[in-house]
Amino acid sequence: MIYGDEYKAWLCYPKFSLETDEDKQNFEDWLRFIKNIKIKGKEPLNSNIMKSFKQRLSKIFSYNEININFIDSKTYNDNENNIKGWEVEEEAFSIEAYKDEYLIDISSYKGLINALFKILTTAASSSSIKSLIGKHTPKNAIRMLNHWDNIDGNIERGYAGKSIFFRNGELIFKENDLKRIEDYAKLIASAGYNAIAINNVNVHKKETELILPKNFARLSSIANIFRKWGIHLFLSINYAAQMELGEIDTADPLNERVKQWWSDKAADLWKKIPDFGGFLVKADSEGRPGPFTYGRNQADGANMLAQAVEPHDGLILWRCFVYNCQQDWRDRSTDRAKAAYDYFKPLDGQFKENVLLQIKNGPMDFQVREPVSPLFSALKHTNVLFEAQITQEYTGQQRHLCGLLPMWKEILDFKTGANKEESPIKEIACGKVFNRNIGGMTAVANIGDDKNWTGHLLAQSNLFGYGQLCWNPNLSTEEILSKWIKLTFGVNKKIEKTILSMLEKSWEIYESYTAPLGVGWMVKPDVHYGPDVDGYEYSRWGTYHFADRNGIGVDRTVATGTGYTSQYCNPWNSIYENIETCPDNLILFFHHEKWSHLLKSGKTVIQHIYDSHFTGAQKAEELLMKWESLKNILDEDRYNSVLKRLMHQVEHSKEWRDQINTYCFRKSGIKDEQNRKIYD
Ligand code: GCV
Repeated sequence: MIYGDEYKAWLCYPKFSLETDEDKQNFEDWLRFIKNIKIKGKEPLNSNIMKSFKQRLSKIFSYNEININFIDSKTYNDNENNIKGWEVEEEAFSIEAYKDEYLIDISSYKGLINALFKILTTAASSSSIKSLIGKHTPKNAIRMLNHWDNIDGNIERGYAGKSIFFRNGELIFKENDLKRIEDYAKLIASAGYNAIAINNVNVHKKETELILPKNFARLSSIANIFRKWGIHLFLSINYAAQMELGEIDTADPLNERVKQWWSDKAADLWKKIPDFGGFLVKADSEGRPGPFTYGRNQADGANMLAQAVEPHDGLILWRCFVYNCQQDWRDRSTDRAKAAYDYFKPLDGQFKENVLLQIKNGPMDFQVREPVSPLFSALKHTNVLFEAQITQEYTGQQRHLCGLLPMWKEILDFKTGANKEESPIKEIACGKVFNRNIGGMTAVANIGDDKNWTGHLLAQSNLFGYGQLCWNPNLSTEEILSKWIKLTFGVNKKIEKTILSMLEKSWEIYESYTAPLGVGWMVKPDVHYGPDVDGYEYSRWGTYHFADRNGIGVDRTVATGTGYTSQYCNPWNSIYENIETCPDNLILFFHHEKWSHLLKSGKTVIQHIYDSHFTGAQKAEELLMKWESLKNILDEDRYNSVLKRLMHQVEHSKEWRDQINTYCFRKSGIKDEQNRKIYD
């Protein structure tokens, strides 16, 4: 039986592999290291941190004589009681080798935590200590998770149980529950994260009160836990909190009483939690209040809050998910994809320095395939935060396997063409392209109180992987996943190869049997699970595919459509505009095309749809078979829990296949060239 435990996730600390000669040599190197670890920096007052570090190392190497010496103590900006600051240099650490000795150099408490986890995860994945030599600096200052947890314990778009932060209308506080939060803090710190917002961006009545003193004691015990692992606590706030609480009858951002109210609230909160991160705000979006009501713009709203938190070095993370969700499907000129750019681009340069605009990866809403949001290349004088979704709202809800790393890599590597250079998204997000002082990446978390955290055990890899990308977006999918597999299941070539191939292909497979060619939205309304081709077609949400007897897709061209393509920089505006150059996988996002239109692949649109849906469902079966090949190699619990979900996926992918194929056949009247079974 392979060592492991679903709750421990990637912190199982399996024993170092001694299979090959190289492993044995690596083991010797590690022993030399752990016998005499020198850290240039300050020893933490809390001795448990170093004690548990030692215990983990002893376990990995079955060796007890571990020595750690702190030498040459320096003064840090932060410490374990206060982790103020967002400097990537301060979070960095380096490991130097001198003959038989290694020296770890750190310049902050956060740097120490980062170094310890890097050492542990490198050792636990049986990698060489030499791979650690050098300087390790995170690419992104902010590496964050957003929890969409409500105070009643439910999680919006959560697929892995209930909240670990809230229960029955209150913040949790019992020792056992706090212990779970600490286990979570360790998990996410070890993956690379350094910030967390624990409540839903839709801040309802009761959650509005989270910023009131009555909640400070509990909030601060949660902040204490996260701080210990180098993580800043944030809260999502209700933009009109003062109205919701019945204290002021306006939320006009230019109103002096409103400004004062927020300044007072911020002062109270930061007094209690001095390294509190700041506020995450969803305003003027999907029914949430915002500055529009008062004829003000998004910068007015964000800056009012930014001013209130500025004296405390707080940040305002202001979401750009602003669009008209009361659209009339008859109106073909309004295009939801255009909204964020239309609202925010004209305000570029007007936001205060402690505001970051949080932009979803695509212009719509976390569909399985979208182009990147054109707003990233448009905002040249504004801090931005890239937002992705780890929770699988539209990507199979942790019942289907959908390893999201290949998707995130593709998006982060996308060369926007902004600023005359290649300017990939990853370089814009961290602030480099436009010389911003702060930037980062955030994502909606996929955990709950399920025993294995994520429902689908293999969905743990998405949580781990996103954290790794936040730290270093240049890591390859394979590097990250191989590491995750070894940390989770121990070193075993067959396990590694099998799970790696499943995780590398599963996004593509999921895409192939769901909504085709970038069109999106063929899901059941509200729940967003399972096929419903016309579910959103006549809705108010701006989410249409416009299928008719001639064709399908949304015309977003300048020539004949909504003009969305013009929001991109060169060369993408013309690449997307032109049907000859628009990539196949986004063709229906940008164009309304005939069923008989010939794609670059040489297939017609309709034949592509049939083919991809038949092969997609078949590949879902192959995922199951691959997993079955690990029976008796993996421990029973973890094997069975994944097996069940893959079996469901096989059946459910057939439902997707048949509904989409039948729908398209009925609309087009065109038969499958291969005469496979399509229900009519
Ligand atoms: C938290 C989508 C989801 C909502 C979510 C929203 C958002 O619309 O379906 O559940 O709300 O995005 O990102 O704010």
